[in-house]
Amino acid sequence: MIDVRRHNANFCRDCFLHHCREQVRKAIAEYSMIEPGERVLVAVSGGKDSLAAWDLLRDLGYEVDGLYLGLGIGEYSDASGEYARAYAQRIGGNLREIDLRADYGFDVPSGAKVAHRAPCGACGLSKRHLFNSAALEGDYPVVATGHNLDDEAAVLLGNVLRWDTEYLARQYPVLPGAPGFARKVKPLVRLGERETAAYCVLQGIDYIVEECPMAEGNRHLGYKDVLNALEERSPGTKAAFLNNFLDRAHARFDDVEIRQERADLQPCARCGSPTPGEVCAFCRLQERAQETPRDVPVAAPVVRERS
Ligand code: Q46
Ligand code: ZN
Repeated sequence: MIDVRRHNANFCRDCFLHHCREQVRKAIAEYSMIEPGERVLVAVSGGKDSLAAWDLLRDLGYEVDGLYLGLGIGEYSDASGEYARAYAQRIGGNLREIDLRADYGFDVPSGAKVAHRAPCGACGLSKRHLFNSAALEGDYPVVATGHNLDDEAAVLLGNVLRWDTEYLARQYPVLPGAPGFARKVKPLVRLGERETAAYCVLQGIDYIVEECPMAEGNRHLGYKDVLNALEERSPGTKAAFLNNFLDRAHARFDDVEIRQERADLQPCARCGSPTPGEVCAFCRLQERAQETPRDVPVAAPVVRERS
């Protein structure tokens, strides 16, 4: 049914599904991501990775609910929400929903414009804040995201090209919890995106194929292309690049700064989230965004062929 060249293996349907489960089970065990009995909140975008993460975690016996964040990115957001809801309905699962526009008075395009940030900057800030606060409010000790091996290898390449030691220290499949912070885990870190797509197809999970239109020109897509070219010539390069970093190099990037950052926090005056200042970055973004006109035009979704 599918070949996975880095494992030098061809799989039939059942063995491939077993392979996917095993990779997730191993990742969870290797990085102590989830303790038995812990409730997990998985951040779902309607894409293949996050829906596969939800499905695989359920399959491994975890108690998992979904969280969908409406980003207000035109047709892309409308469609992605539909896929997330359809999956939740199909499994009879609990999907929590937050809508940036309805609940916080702004969306990613307008927020980015007023904050003079790239859309992905405003989006990432909102996601980090809202996933964390939703987990704390709902009593979930763990937030899982669908970041896969390709995503993590591309981020690593970007961090290495700039020798961004702070980001290298943070780049790990688990970010421990702390007062005011749920634990963040990436259980798909051992699966490539071609595998998560195949998993969804074999399991009959419909997902949004279009990329977010804001991803156009996103540096990480360029890094993925470079890594795919290397992988084509030498299968296993991507996994070795990421896994050897995690095993041999990550510990060398001291995380004193991160621990210090977390130690110096106080509750945000508006929302109570831990922040180094008086008001957290998300609340400042919200304040500024609410003061500006709506309806920033959004480009049509971009379809990228993924092999
Ligand atoms: S960060 Fe950027 Fe993504 Fe947000 S604005 Fe779209 S591309 S969705 S993972
Ligand atoms: Zn705040």
